[in-house]
Amino acid sequence: MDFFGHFIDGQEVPSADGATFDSVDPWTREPWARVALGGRVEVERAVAAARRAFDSGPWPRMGYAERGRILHRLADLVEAHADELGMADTRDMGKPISQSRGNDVPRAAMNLRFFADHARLATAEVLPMDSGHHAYTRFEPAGVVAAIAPWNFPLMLETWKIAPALAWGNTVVLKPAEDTPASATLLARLAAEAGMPPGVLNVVHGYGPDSAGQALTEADGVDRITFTGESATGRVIARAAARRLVPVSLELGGKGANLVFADADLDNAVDWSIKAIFTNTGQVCLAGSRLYVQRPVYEEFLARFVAAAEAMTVGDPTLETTQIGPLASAEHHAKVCGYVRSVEAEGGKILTGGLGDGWIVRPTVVVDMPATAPHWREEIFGPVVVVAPFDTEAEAVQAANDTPYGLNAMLFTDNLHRAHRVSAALRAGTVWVNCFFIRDLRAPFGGVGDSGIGREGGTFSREFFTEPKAVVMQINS
Ligand code: TXE
Repeated sequence: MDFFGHFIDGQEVPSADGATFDSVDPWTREPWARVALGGRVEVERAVAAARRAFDSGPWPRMGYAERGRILHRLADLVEAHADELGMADTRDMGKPISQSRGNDVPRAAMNLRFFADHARLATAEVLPMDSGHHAYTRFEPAGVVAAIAPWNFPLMLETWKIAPALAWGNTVVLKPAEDTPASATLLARLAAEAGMPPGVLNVVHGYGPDSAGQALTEADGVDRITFTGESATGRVIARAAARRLVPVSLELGGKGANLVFADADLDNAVDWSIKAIFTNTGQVCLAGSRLYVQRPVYEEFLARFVAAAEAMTVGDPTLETTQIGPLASAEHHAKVCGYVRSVEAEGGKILTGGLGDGWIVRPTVVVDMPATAPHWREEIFGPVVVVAPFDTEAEAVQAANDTPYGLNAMLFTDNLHRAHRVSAALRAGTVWVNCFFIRDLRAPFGGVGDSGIGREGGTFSREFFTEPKAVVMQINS
């Protein structure tokens, strides 16, 4: 079996007590890798290394261009090792290789390149004051960043956090999700090869509560915490951050509404709506898991949508043709199965899909579900979509906003006025019109309500990963 160690102060190391855990391949349901199991000891070592690298190492002092060169070199190496990195995520969590190799790895390289360039090219306003002074802002690195990542887009989300943190001159301790440790160690090995100084990017593996994750949120010497994961975990982390008054960025769950109006281009709406719920086997915080279709096109849309769901290739995620793989873990599979099994008891009907072999859940379309059912309200995080008709625009907006989450929503319409009107009325961090998942890394990313606190992306990442300092100067005339 492959072994993946922690990466601390430029070295790949086992745990002090030699403890390990296995990463299970969700398709074979067999362990495929052994991983160092860290706790408080490893976290303290990693934070101390990151602290040293920040306080006295070259990284925060070397300037944007030189840091950018190293981050671009790392992006080159990520691209050169795309097969290995893609397969690591696929074996760790069952993501179809066409998505890990084809989407997540290129996006990871893009994260590194984008934030390297963004930091180098960023400008800051100078404010001429009537009093004869002028003020300007310096964006100074915050210090040591703790990044706690989920398992659904391992490499892609880890680089989304690491890249801006590093580009702005911080040092990082990353705690990947315990279900997906491999690509983080691979990335740290590549960072060392790219010339990143020791202690700048550290990785500690382990679990969340009472383990490496919790220790990292409580560690002295951490200046920022960035977390993506479950809303309940976000609350625990926010409490830990509050104790030390550490700024925290929380990207949490979602229950995305997808509104298809009768005037929409139906081919386009079906195509994106399928991607919105079944990409990454539905394990996406942004998933369009609540689908509302205007009544005049409800039957036609549903027929086309169900046919497209049934045409999806389900199975071995290491095959290029597979579109739906197994769910990420036994625990997660059990959770999603619970929702599928309770559809009828809750009053709903499964039009297509249901449970498959092993940890497979087939693309599942549910109708006739009462609005109070948990399927409408809770994050299922699997390939399960609930569909209902609506009559008026007001009714659709009301239904979309009837959720404690507010990460994203999407709508399909050819009416320009409606597109703007509804986008403004939806309570969400991102609204997609006639598309889904398209991202510009300069745009803010994050959610409202139970979907989190703060935004990342472009200048929003700069605000979070730096300490903006105002400098006010007097100009003698
Ligand atoms: O998330 P957790 P899990 C949702 C999804 C899924 C559910 C549970 O519905 O079924 O969350 O997934 C670390 N202190 N999402 O259990 O627990 C943990 O080790 C510090 C939504 O994986 O939030 C891991 O690294 N760290 C989501 C990370 O937090 C702690 C993505 C995420 O774990 C910790 C994934 C603690 N007390 C799941 N407890 C999205 N919005 O994208 C856990 N961790």
